[in-house]
Amino acid sequence: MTDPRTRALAALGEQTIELPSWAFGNSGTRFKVFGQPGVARDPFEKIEDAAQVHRYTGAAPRVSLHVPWDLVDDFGKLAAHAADLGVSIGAINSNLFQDDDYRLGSLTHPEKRVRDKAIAHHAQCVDVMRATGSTDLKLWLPDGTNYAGQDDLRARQDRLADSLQQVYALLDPGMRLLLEYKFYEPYFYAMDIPDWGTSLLHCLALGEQATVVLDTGHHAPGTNIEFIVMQLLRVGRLGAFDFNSRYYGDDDLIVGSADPFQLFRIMNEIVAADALRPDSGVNFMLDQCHNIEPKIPGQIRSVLNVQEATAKALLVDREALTAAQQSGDVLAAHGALTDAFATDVRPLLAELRESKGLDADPYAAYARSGHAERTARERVGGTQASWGA
Ligand code: LRH
Ligand code: MN
Ligand code: MN
Repeated sequence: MTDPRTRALAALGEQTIELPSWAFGNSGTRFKVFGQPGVARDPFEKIEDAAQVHRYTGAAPRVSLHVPWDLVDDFGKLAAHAADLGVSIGAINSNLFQDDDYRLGSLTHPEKRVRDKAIAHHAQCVDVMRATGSTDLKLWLPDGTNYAGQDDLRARQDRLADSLQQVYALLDPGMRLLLEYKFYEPYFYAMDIPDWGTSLLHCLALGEQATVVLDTGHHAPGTNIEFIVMQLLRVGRLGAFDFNSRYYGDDDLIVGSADPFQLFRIMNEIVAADALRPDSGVNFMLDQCHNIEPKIPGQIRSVLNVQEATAKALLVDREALTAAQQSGDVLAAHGALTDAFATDVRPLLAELRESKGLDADPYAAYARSGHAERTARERVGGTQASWGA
């Protein structure tokens, strides 16, 4: 039997985290977007910046795209550009929230013409997947209602089920539909996919290629997120995470910054279910915006935070934990988790990076590289990420 550190190193060496393209463009709140010097101006530059995160962390080899934010003439060229830089295209995110036709909904809209338009947008996304080699179609449904009685809640679910079936039928074998939920916003009375239960019900009705996306910022305060992780893993329907941190709403802050213990508890369920394996079907993605902090270092920090939470989860003494649980020793069982959480795993991760030929401190290595200064000089007129503007 290998020792826990060696096993942890092996598992950490295989872990990958997917980066969102929109983290590399200017972003803000509805009050103000603060432009940053050197920010990526187009999808090609966003991928260049994502590749920097991978270069220094060695753990972020994929980039999610958002259509139409990342629309280009030739997606094959974009995928080749990514491959040249040592990364690949991850999930393709559809966009159902920025069209005047969608005021009353998209896939749930009372009018068939609008639903058909929203379905057709997914056909466009599937074409992007074919051109880029992506296997995950990620759908976040912004539909909902603001007032009781505004529309028939049940009829909206029926229309949604029908529309989703048509989207699902567009998938090739080997492609997946990742269905995200969110409890509020942009509508405030009833979202049409407000929770994991609703998302799961639709996924079960669709078939095996449909799985749930858990965005850590999309729950009511106080929700036990690791319980949801465990439950979705039990039924084999946890398709992906959108990692970020929140204090209040859908804050999209750096993952692990607000509540590192929560991130550890989530990763603990992942490790306990052996879902860290690269073939587990769980895609560990980030969904964050860096409104005031620099983008690339912000993403590097996020990757390090996920790695640290994972390392701690891997160091949980599972035998001691099970023994304490079985004997009803409440405090020893809880202590098995808190001991692991209290471990300083930074030396272990430094060792991992050095064994891969990386700098032990990716954050400092990027800062020294001169990339930020070079892009600030060379890239004039950064674009807005379109989100939260
Ligand atoms: C919605 C969301 C979803 C979008 C992304 C930009 O709040 O989490 O994943 O596609 O933000
Ligand atoms: Mn999300
Ligand atoms: Mn979100």
